[in-house]
Amino acid sequence: MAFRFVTGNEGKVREARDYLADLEPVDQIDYDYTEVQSDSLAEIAAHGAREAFEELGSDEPVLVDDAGLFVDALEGFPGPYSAYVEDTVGVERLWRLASEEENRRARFKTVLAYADEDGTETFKGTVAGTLVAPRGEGGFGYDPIFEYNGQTMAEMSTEEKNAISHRGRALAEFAEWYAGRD
Ligand code: ITT
Repeated sequence: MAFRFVTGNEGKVREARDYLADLEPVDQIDYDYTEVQSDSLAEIAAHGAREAFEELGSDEPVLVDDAGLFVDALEGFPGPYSAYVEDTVGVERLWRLASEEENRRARFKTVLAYADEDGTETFKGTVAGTLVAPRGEGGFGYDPIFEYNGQTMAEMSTEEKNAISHRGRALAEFAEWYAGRD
C-alpha cells in the first residue's frame, strides 16, 4: 500500500515524505484533475482527490494538496489563484506589490484531501508570517518571501519548515487521523 500523491509539485512530495514515511510510502502521480473554480481550497482539493481516485483505478488511496498565499493587505490575494500568479507575474513582483503596503502580514493555507473507497476527508493547515524581500535557496514557490520567526521558509530545511508550516500542520492532522482509523 502506498499513498498516491497527485501533484506536479515535487516540493510538496518532499514535505509529505518527510512526514508520512512511518505510515506508508508516498508515490508522486501526475494526473490533471479538474480544478473547480472556487474560493474554497477545501472544495478544490476534495473534488480533485475524489475525481483522481475514481479515474485512476486501483484501490490505493489518493492525496491532493491545494495551497495558497493570502496577503492580508491585498484582501487575501492571490489566495486560490496563487499558482497562476506565480506563473505569470512571479514571486518577486508579488513581493514588490506587497512591499508598498504598511501591513506585510500574510498566511499560507493548505488543504490536504484524502480519498479512498470509503470516502473523502480534508485536513487544513495555516501559518501566519511576514512578507520580506526574497532570501534563501530552499523550499519552493513563495517560500523566499515568507518569513516566520526571523527566517524565510526558503532558509529552512524540509524538517524545519514542516515543523511550523501550513502543510506540516495539515500532514500532522492527517497522519493522526490515518493512524487512528479502524
Ligand atoms: P499541484 O496543483 O500540481 O499540486 P501547484 O504548485 O500548482 O501544484 P497549488 O495550486 O496548490 O500547487 O499551489 C499554489 C501556489 O502556491 C503555487 O504557486 C505554489 O508554488 C505555492 N505554494 C504552495 N505551497 C507552498 C509552500 O509550502 N511554500 C511556498 N509556496 C507554496
